[in-house]
Amino acid sequence: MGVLNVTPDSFSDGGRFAELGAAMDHARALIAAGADMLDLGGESTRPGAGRVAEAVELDRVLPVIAAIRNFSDIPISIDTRKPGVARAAVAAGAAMWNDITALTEASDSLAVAAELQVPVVLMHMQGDPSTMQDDPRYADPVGEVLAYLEARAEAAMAAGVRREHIWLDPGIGFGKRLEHNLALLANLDRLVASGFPVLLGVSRKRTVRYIDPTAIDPNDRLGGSLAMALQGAAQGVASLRVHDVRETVQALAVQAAIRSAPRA
Ligand code: HH2
Repeated sequence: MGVLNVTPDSFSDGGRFAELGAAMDHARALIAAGADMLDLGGESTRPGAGRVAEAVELDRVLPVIAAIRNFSDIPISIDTRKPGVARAAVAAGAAMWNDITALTEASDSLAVAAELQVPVVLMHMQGDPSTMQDDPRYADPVGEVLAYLEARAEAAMAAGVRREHIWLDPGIGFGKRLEHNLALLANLDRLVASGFPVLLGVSRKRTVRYIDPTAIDPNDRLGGSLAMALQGAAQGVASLRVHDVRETVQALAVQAAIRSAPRA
């Protein structure tokens, strides 16, 4: 899943693709690099980010969906917390709703997800992006994240979302310290064992910087991002949300080739 942020302030690529032409060039590049899906976001959720009005978010994402549809039928996931944006995006051609609030943001999030009948990503987050990194605490990060996601999956199904449309995401970096992120990355197989497909978003995240303090610029975090992506793939994660599609596809191909070689 290639990340296509059309925001002025996303943490690693904010402002670069806000103009439609630049967004299209980037979408084409992600597709050429091997992305199976694009995740389109019009509101940054980086730590400390403020909120964007629905009309502004719609103005950012709807022209991009229409323009991509002019040259490609690649599935588009809409990365939004707002049911109204999800509904409009699906009407414009999006095929998945990626919700970092796991359908808790609005009183009609669950109902809209059921109405849309598209796959939905339920992501774990402790708190809200504006404050989530202030003082995150867990007694048992893996158990708590898993229990939360399973409860949200139950809530979604009770509201009418089909089981086969539900994806889970541990929400790396969303209200989590390094030790919490590492515990989750070391135990992704427990999420996979839930039976729902798992999406993992680790690309260029601060987790890398906590381990390599010289990686201040998100663009200097490719090595760490690939290490986490490979860990995810090895544990059965179904999809990886990444900025560096070509490098990730290559890393996964090499990993798969090694795994299929005979053991002597
Ligand atoms: N991470 C980001 C945004 N959306 N969605 C899911 N399901 N999982 C993630 O890990 C995830 C996500 C943050 O990355 P990015 O889009 O690059 O930055 P920003 O939120 O600043 O736009």
